[in-house]
Amino acid sequence: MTIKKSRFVQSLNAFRDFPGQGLPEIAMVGKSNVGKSSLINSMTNNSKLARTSSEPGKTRLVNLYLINEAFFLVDLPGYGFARAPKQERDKWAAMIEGYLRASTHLKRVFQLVDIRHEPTEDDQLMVEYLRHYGIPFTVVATKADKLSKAQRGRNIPAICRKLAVQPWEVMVYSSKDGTGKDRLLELIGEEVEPVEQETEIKA
Ligand SMILES: Nc1nc2c(ncn2[C@@H]2O[C@H](COP(=O)(O)OP(=O)(O)O)[C@@H](O)[C@H]2O)c(=O)[nH]1
Ligand SMILES: [Mg+2]
Repeated sequence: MTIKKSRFVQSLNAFRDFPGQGLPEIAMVGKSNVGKSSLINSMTNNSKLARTSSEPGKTRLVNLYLINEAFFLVDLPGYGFARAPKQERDKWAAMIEGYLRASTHLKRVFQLVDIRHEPTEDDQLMVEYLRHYGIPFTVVATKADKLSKAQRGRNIPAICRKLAVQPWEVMVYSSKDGTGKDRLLELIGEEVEPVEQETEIKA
């Protein structure tokens, strides 16, 4: 798919504020600093869309973006920011879970992990959660430009093992050089673009 139009809609404090509108939703989850906002900016070719930060733990809200007036991109707050007070971490978890459980139009979750590191316990819990609730998800290994092709290949098995996914299910991505962007957009297109109806009915 081609992204022609993207705009920020609003930041939400709680799921009950979700404007919905019946459009499909695609959500991004991952630890803070894993590259969620950068991925949103690179896939939309809109460097000013989502705020990126080299300082972890900045996105404390659910940020909503409307793409092509056709679907919502949902940027969930980054988890696993150890330095935050427990009360605040609990609030983030409640927001993520509240959204995932209540959304009726969620088509797919992209679970981001840094290609350089083994997924954490939080990443594992997140994936278990998605599996438990039967939410379709795809693992995206971010910041691929930081590794050589050979190193990437060596790191994928550990990611697969920790998250119990197959190597071909992992999308390698770089917001810097565009690696994996076409594949990501293709998959999102399959989820959000209406399939042409078969009109001919065979007897
Ligand atoms: N080299 C490189 N850096 C990245 C990439 N994606 C994100 N970053 C950097 O990682 C930091 C955190 O990115 P951000 O998108 O704000 O992460 P978020 O907290 O998950 O939204 C920023 O300094 C980004 O510039 C990438 O694909 N390649
Ligand atoms: Mg962010």
